[in-house]
Amino acid sequence: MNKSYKRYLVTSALPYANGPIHLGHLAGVYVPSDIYTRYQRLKGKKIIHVCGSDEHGVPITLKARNEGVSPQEIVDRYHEINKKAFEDFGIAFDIYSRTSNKVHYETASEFFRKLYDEGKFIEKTTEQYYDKEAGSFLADRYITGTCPHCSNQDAYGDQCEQCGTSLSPTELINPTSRLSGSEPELRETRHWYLPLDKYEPWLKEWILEEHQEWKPNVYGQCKSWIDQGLNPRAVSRDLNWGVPVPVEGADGKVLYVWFDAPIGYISATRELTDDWEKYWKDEDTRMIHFIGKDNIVFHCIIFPTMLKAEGSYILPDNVPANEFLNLENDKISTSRNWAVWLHEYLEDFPGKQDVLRYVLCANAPEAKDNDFTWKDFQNRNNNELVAILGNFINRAIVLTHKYYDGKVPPVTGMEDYDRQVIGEIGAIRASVEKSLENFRFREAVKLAMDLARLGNKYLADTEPWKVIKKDPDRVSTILNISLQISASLSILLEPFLPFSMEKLRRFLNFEKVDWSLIGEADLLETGQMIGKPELLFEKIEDTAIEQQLEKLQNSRKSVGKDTEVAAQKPEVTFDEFSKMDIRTATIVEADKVPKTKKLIKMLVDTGIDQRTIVSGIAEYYDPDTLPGRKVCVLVNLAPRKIKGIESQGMILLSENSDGQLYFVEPGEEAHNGAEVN
Ligand code: B3M
Ligand code: ZN
Repeated sequence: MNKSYKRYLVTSALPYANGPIHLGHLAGVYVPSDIYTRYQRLKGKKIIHVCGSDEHGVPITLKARNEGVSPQEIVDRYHEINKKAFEDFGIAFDIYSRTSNKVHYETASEFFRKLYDEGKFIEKTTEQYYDKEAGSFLADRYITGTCPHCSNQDAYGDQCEQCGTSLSPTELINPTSRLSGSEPELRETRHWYLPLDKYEPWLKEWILEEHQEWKPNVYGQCKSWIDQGLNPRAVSRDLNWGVPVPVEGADGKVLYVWFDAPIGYISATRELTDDWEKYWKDEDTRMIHFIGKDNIVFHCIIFPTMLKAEGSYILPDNVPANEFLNLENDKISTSRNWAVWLHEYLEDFPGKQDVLRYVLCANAPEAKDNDFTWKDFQNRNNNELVAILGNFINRAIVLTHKYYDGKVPPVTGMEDYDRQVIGEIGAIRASVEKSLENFRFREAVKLAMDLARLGNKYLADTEPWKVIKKDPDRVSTILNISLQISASLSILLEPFLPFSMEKLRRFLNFEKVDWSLIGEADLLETGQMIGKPELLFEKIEDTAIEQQLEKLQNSRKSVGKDTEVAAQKPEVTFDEFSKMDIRTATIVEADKVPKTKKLIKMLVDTGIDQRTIVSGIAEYYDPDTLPGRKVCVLVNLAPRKIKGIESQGMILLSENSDGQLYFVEPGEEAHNGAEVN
């Protein structure tokens, strides 16, 4: 980036207001965006950070249905919970708004209407499934049925989670409405589409030519989307929860949630400042979107196309999306309660927000999915925050109280080593700046901690506790420099550890929080009093970690009360059921199907024979662990080709509402070929 900008606009993905925030959200989006924004603010940049609740979309209406409340009640609940969680963790948004408010409805409607009036949309009448009993059209996720590719009977209208195929509802066999359980009928319905295909040449130029500096995981996903060829994208839905489509005769239709949600960044800015157009329409603004990888296409292709089509807005200069964070080597899952919820973390580790911020930054999934473990959390706290940073600060302050009654002692004469150490502070600051400007936060926090390592080494090398007897003047210089390093640390680590660095500045009676001061040799005045030493960080004991691991394992057993459960399917007779021949079987071999994300090809001993079966379980099972595993197989299912492999039967899997798949396993004593009735 070589252009200098007058101002910065940072957006963080708007979390759906249908559940609490967990550490995966922090790691993916909010810790990096907060670090970046705090850093730019410390450098004196004019910057705003906007976020808020994403309050429309099918997941919210599904949750409301499951709880028997209105969608508004769901979003009101989680908007407050999440807003507080962000505040508790020092994610310093300038505004945390919400897309169910009036400003957003106005902004999103105006935006849509402008594109509509200028003929930027394609209007199409298509057939859509309609649930007569419920009296409403069905969004894709409201329809389940049998996948035509792998016969998974719980495929959704937009995707089969088992074999990974993207579907359209009309491809499903035996479609069923999740609203009433009845069979829906096809009815005509009118919708508006954003013609992404028309903007393909421009997107190729804007992204693939002009933004080759974007992170490889982001650039690569955009490139593959563009290379596949872009198609018109529906921007309206037949739903009654959302921003109504501002067109005559469009009753019962709302803006597609991914059309209105990014406009939420604009409406939040409108709420925040009268200068909002300077941030959104002035080329001297640098806009950065912080998101998770599942939002890349919406923030790099769809929303920029919307902005381009509208014509008066600037475009994002960078979209440094992170990959996903797993928890103890398993996917974080809301419905399985396999998560560390922020509000629960604070109950178990009060006052330790910075420890989690630090660990999630140091271990961030910046280039690939990464794993959070409680052991790593404990080690980084004890071996880095306590043993390096806390230890250095504590020694500098305790020795100043011990030898100089808590007053900053004078520099009585510099040696080469002193000058070298002071010179290194500036070099460390420059390296941290370079990493942060390039959205490399893991690297930045490690480099920033090098300053604490430098301080520790300086004290270890100069040993003031030994020198004090024979050369007190030397100790005076050593401790002055150590305190100046501490003051520089309180600024350098502010973006990463805001709570602890505020505490450190209190210990030092130091208030100037300006990035350019890092490395100055006189941040603390000789003779000024410093505060009493307190521990910045405490050791975390094994018992605390064991408690967390036990809590996680227990949560595997108890599925949350608000787990979504699909509606019962239409009744079948015993005769119909008995046509299905289900046998217990054993997996003999298992290999991933090359060039697919989800498929595993298995050789299965059904007792009748050994046969090949393909399942979309690669995201949930490691093929190496499958041989010997007992499963149930529908053996008389018509064979079908999946990615060119003939699959002869289907292994029974149960699927949680979050899409997690599990084998339906027979008892160990069941032999291959035993009939399941
Ligand atoms: N709420 C998706 C998500 O939470 C969506 C982000 C909107 S940002 C405009 O992953
Ligand atoms: Zn399928």
